[in-house]
Amino acid sequence: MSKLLNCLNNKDFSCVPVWFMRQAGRYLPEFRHIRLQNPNFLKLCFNSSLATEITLQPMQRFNLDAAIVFSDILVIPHALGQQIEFANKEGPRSLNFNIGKFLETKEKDFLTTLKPVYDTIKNTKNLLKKEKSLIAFIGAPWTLIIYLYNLKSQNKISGKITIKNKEEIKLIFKKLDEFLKLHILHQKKAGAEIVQIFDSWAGLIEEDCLEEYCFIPNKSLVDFCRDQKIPSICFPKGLKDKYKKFIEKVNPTAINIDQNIDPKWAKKELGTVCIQGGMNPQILLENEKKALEETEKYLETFKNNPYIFNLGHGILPNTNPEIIKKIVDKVNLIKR
Ligand code: 1CP
Repeated sequence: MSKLLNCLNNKDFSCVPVWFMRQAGRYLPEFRHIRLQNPNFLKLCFNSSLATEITLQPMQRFNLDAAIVFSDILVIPHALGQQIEFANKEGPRSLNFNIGKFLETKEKDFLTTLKPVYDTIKNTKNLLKKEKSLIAFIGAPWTLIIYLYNLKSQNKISGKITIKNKEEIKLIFKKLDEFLKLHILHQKKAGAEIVQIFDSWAGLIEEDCLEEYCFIPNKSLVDFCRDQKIPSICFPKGLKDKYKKFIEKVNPTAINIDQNIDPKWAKKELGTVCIQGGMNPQILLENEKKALEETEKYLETFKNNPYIFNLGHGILPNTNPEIIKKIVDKVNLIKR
């Protein structure tokens, strides 16, 4: 069994598996090279041959334990009939949200649009060494809704987001729950072994709505993964001390902590599940010595826990790939 699956399934902490969010991305010159020739980002996600190549790029450079399929959380709104634009500086935007089209999308059409993603998974699985794992992912419903309604700008006022059209949102949550499960199932059938659920904007939910918009939807997806016998890693970014409630209510196989979580607190309060990540990606931009010291701090804190080395968010585009190599090599020296 791969190191990562052994950690997730058996809570074995004799080794520390390592992979990175956004390990395939703009910090790699070989990715930038392909990206320059492919200005349409969504089209690139649906080009299985290039997506496979990009998925494998970091595996060729570093001794990582897992590949994460090159795709995006926004392929889901796209497959549900929405127009998504990846504007260069601002990040993705939804144009003219059409709820009718969204709710009426049929399973067959959804799966036809997403077939290239499943092909990428199949191709990658065939090319990946046996001891490496293949991670699939989805965006949690709340985080997808943030993009559907372009809500990110709203939080500049209060720091949180108030949902006004509650009845409409309920229908959207229900459709997403159903179709995200379908996407998990087909990614698994194609060969994915683990699912990471990104709730990157969970920190923008008002406290009295956490149950409805975060815990219940994530739990439904985690339970589905458990029924399918596939480990789940949740990333409810920005929840602060509510990470503890999240674990109690959702109970995923593993939890990815963000850089605002004190690792000592996490070990004490969240240690009932495997812990992943935490280190601030910003530190990788500073100096090598500091980055390696910080790596050591996380390894030391979690030495008696099942721990997967990763960051508190994705690798930043101006990170030097050399520092990633040094961190991976350091983590791989660990034998407990
Ligand atoms: O070249 C470019 O401009 C593309 C940058 C890029 C990349 C490399 C985007 C646009 N998406 C991706 C790939 C991607 N997205 C992966 C591939 C696998 C890997 O990690 O190596 C994954 C897992 C995602 C997931 C994703 N997309 C999330 C969840 C994780 C997170 O970062 O919080 C989110 C929120 C997105 C939306 C998205 N897509 C792209 C950008 C720039 C963003 C975020 C923008 C924002 O801040 O709102």
